[in-house]
Amino acid sequence: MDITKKGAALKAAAAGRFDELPIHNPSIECASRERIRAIQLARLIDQVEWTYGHVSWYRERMDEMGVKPSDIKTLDDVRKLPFTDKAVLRDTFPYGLFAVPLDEVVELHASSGTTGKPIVVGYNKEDMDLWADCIMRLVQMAGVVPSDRVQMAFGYGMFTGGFGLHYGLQRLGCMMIPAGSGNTERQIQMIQDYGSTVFVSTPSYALHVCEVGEKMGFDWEKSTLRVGLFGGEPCTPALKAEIERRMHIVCTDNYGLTEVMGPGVSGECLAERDMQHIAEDHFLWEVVDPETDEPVAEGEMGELILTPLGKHAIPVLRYRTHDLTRVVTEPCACGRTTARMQKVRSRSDDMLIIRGTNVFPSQVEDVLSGIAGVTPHYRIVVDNETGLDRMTVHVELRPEAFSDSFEEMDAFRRHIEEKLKGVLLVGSKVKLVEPGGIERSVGKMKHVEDRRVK
Ligand code: DLL
Repeated sequence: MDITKKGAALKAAAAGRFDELPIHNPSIECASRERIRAIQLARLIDQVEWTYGHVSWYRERMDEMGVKPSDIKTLDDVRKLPFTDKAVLRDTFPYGLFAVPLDEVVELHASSGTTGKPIVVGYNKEDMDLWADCIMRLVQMAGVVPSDRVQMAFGYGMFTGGFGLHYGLQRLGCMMIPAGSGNTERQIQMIQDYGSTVFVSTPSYALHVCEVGEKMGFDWEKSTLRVGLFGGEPCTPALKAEIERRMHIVCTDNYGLTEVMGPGVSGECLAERDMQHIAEDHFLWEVVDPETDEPVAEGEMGELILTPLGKHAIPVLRYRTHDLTRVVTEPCACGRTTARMQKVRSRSDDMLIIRGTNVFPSQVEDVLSGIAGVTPHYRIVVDNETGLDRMTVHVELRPEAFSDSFEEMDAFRRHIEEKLKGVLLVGSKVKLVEPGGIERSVGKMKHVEDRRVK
């Protein structure tokens, strides 16, 4: 791809001239580590006072633990505070954790999760401003400029992805094209009709749009599209590279979660493609060992814990994301000094235990991405119909990997089974699926189906 044709920002990035790229808020994004930590401490103290004063759930927990807001004197004192997890938001559904009167809340969002009641979060006017600020930072990291025409293919419902990114992009000055999710052929028509330059979706949906466009004979290289803003689900480096190559765009992957805000917690810059800058003045991060809850050393893998700083309508403390990552604080080649988290590939709660062996879906994904002839679409089905756990990996073939010879196909299948066994240390069955045979999603892709009867 010749990205130099796709705007000055991408041209500068391709040449490694990161100083030519706009940084939304350099007084924060390029501040010294000392200044960042001082801002975080001042905001943490305010946040804890606000939360203790306005949310009875936290006041009761902190009283039980014998902690007062005045005990927060250093950033490490955050460890004196209680953790929050999804169950707390569910138990207090819908407004139990809200810290402002409902007539000050200007927007609600929700996340459906896998079981039970949704998680509901609210934002007041200042929270919305803070959110838009975080979005403006991350989209400019990807080279988005005010003259961009942004086709939003996240849903505009309760999911935070659609509206959250929309407001920030619009505030930057972009022309928003609120396509919403789904209706793939129409998405491609809209890119053509409106000259969209930025496409926003999950990476798996972007790949689907790419494939459908190719089938329709759409020439991605000649299209106006230049940037993909992805997020909401893990994106392997291989998947990102494939989308960039086939759609002739530059893609960045952005991270966030409903409970602490939505998209905007961290974003990928064009200098270091496997890490994401955390909006540290708005989120205090910790990385802990998910089994012991003790902090890990800087740069080591663990569970990300986030405390939003300055968020008022629903101010959660120490939210357990269950997302596994590591965080580093060395300055980045892009010029930013904010800490960077490695892209999340797995969650502490998505581990499958198959006949006593721990298996992460990301391990399966890594094996498959190293095998020529298979697409990034796959599905893991686990059952225990026979009494024992059985894992079947449905692997979708690329058209060129298809063969009329049964022996060849069977040998390929066994080859994948062996590769998986080598990494997972437990046997699984592989089922080869024809191109297009794995169901596509317009939002987050579900890779695992656990049918085991407990
Ligand atoms: O997915 C927020 C979002 C929307 C982020 C659009 C970026 C773009 P939830 O639906 O609450 O919120 O899901 C949050 O999704 O804890 C991660 O496990 C996962 N996740 C989100 N973004 C990424 C990403 C939105 N870039 C949960 N990489 C999080 C990996 C991600 N996982």
